[in-house]
Amino acid sequence: MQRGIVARVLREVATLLELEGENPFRVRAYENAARAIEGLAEEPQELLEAGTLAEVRGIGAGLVAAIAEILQTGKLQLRADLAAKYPPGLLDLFRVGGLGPKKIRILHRELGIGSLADLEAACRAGRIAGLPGFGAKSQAAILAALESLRRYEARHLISDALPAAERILAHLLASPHVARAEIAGSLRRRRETIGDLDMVAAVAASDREAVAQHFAGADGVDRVLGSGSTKVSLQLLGGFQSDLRMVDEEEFAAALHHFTGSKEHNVLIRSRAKRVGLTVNEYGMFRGEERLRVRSEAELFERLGLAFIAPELREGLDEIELAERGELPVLIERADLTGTFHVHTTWSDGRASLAEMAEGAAALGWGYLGIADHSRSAAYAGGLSPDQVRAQWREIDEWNQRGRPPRLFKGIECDILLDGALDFDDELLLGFDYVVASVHSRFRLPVAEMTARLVRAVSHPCVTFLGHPTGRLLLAREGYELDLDAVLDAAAERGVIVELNANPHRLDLDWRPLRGWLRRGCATSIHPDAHSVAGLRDVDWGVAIARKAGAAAAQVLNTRSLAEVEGHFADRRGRARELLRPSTR
Ligand code: DGT
Ligand code: CA
Ligand code: CA
Ligand code: ZN
Repeated sequence: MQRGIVARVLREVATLLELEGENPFRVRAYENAARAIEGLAEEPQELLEAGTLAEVRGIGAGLVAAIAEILQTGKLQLRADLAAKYPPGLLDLFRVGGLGPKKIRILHRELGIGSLADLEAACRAGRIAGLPGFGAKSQAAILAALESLRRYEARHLISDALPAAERILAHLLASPHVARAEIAGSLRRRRETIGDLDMVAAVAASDREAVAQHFAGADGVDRVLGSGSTKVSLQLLGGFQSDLRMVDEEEFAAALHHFTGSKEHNVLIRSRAKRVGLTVNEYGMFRGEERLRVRSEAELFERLGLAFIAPELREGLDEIELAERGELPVLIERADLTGTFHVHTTWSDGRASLAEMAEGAAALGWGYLGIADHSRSAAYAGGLSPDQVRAQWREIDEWNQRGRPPRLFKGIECDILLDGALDFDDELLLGFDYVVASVHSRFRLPVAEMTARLVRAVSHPCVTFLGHPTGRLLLAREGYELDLDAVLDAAAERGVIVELNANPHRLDLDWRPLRGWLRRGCATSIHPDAHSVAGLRDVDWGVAIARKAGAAAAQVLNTRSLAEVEGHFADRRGRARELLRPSTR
């Protein structure tokens, strides 16, 4: 899984070229290639080996060599040469909202600004306002942008973190001196955002130096931040930091547990240990001075009288009590999924055709797929007119008549209008198998208005799912201001399923409220919100978050059989017809 790194390096080159004032076509070539790499259904390495990389749309002939260099060495000389001309912190300025290459050049040339810290100091000293092209207003805007960066910059999306960590892990395991190694920390717990990539490895004391050097030689390492006999910290290209803890084989299980965390879970574990006369810490499990043999985390839990607690559940909530009583849920797994809903196609803003998405679902072994393109008002996203909806239905009918999987469902991601009404009339809505109702505009309403808007939307009898319920974009935008409980109450009352949008930028509904939603007996459904065939695989992130929320397979609609799903939609539609009868036509 190198696509993340390849894309990031290409993007950095584009940024550096922009800074150079290079030909915009050359800049765009690198940006397009980065985007193309991210959208690939196959691994870039495979295409390179097959010699078909140049055939990918967006990857110009001139870029193949650069991509090959990154894939083979984890680095790109061109990037290094360009980056060497500037202070290392200068690229960070591109992450400040509102700053582009022109302004950054001015900041660098006029004031010698080469980092976020320099920029902030210059703003506070009032030195930005006087620069050509800047003013008091833009100085204030830069300060505000810096503030929001600070709130987010130290964290990463799980979809960026996991592939990066898996590569590091594979590299570690390739060392003959590493007996065991695993990913730990928030990533192993599948948090929705990740601070750093924690690794734990069993390494004999005499081999630590060799392993530290090997670790530092991994692809994509920018520099070594620190290196000792128990801990090595690296800065990776693309902004990740990775911490490796090296421990003795006999310490491994306890260390893995400790560095998986969470801190809160560890506190509860230590007090549980105390109660049964034991001590647990990062070095092992002890009764008085005596070290107890603990070969795995399962053994560690067992010694404490606990069932194995999946890493996703280790957040210091009630997982210990449940483990004690043997009441932990059997968590959903990827293999439980039978299909999904809420995917987009070229009918609206998707990049793959309906048939391509269907083939993609079949390749994942799914028996059904729900197509949910945008509705009329989502003009920016190519929302469908009623005529286009009916034309798409014909295409879906044709597909289904062929009789081979996946069975396609007629869905729609229907905009929730400002007043909470839906974007199509009831008659058209009744023609769909299901409706995902989502907000895509007017995010900044007063709490009461936004709450009333969503309550009204989920109260419409045709609504099957509430789409990305809070509208948050991780590390970029907070959710709407909303009385979420009131909306969830209304949805629960009407049997509306709140989706778990599995797009890694969203992961919405968040696992914390999702946990409560499931505990009140309500169901969710894991939707990739895919805009490409590769995007279908985003359900993986949804499964991870569902597990964090403690979901068993039975609580997730898209683990059910095709017949059960059809039955659910038919029931909903029958009910909607009943409820709407007096008001339709
Ligand atoms: P992150 O990196 O912010 O996404 O979150 P974590 O949970 O990966 O935090 P990190 O990297 O600081 O530490 C990894 C684990 O190590 C953490 O989940 C629990 C353990 N740990 C670190 N510091 C402490 C501590 O001061 N007390 C306890 N009990 N555990 C700690
Ligand atoms: Ca961490
Ligand atoms: Ca760490
Ligand atoms: Zn949407």
